[in-house]
Amino acid sequence: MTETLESLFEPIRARIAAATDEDELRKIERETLDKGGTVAALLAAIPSLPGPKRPLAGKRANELKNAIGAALAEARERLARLAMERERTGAGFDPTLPGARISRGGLHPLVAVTRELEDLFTSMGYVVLDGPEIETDYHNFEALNIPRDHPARDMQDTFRLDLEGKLVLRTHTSAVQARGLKRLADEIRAGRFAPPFRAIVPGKVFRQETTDASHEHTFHQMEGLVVGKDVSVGHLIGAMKTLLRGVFGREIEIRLRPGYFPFVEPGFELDARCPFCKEGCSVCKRSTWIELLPCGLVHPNVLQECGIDPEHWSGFAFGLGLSRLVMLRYGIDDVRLLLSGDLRFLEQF
Ligand code: FA5
Repeated sequence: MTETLESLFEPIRARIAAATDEDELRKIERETLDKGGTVAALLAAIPSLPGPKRPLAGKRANELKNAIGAALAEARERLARLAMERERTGAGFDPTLPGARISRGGLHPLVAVTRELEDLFTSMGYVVLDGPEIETDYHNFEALNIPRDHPARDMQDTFRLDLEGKLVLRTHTSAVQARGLKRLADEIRAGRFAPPFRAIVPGKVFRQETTDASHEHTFHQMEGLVVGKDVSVGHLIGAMKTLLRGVFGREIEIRLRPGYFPFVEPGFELDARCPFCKEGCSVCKRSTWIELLPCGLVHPNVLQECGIDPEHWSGFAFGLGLSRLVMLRYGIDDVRLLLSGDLRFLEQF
């Protein structure tokens, strides 16, 4: 066995000395020192030797292990020295080799459309407001004319965060309406308000939904809110037409249907003429109209609750389904792709 050990080391030493890169050294290391390698096999064979021979065989196997370890360490030092030398002298530098591929990031389609809409609306004098995603029941519902036990609460399945029912994950960006209106009331009281007040609120909202291709539990909306003197449905229609012109780059016909939301009166569902067809297609479900956003005039109870006199001021609000608009814009057929984090999807933008 002692001879076997000596004769085993020589070819290993020769391979280590001839190795020109780390991969080769690692391969030798795996075959000799790692679990299941040459040294391990030798150590495993010791118990089958006659008793007196075992101590020497064990000693030699350990010597072999140390010798291989030392040879590998020395070879690694040699390779590192060589690499440094090459770097210093520029030897081995090949300017014709292709460069390393750097993968570039891009804007998420939701972010791209949000930024576009923010530019469009700020150019029309709107400010961009933000609000908390963890919201009070008061701002999400009560201030918006949806008291406890109101059946309209069932329109939005709510994630509740505490047993008393005070905190929710906001179900719509309308929650920021109440916050914005209260700030506005302060401005009016302080005599600083120069009407109209125009704001948009892009953001994430949450609903306890059964998900499908057009329903997500977490999705994006963009609220719009305008308050001033004699604000009317005409102003609302004008703003919506500008919005659509900005998104689709041309005039799009719209229509209003009655819609019920406790915080607007009158309330509407706004449909846009399908921008993709003339006779009906899968996007508009063969109707040539696309249900785009709910909207209406701010309910006097909401103005009152937030400290604004509805006798003097009026306003309109809309709640754009931003996720659905992004789907329309890019021809995405499943809303769940948007927040999936799937790079195969995201790399297309
Ligand atoms: C609301 O959320 C109201 N706050 C909108 C509003 C604002 C009305 C201001 C009047 C005045 P609704 O629940 O319909 O309304 O949602 C608004 C839009 O969000 C829908 O038109 C749709 O485009 C989008 N939406 C609703 N639920 C989902 C969902 N689960 N997944 C993706 N988009 C959704």
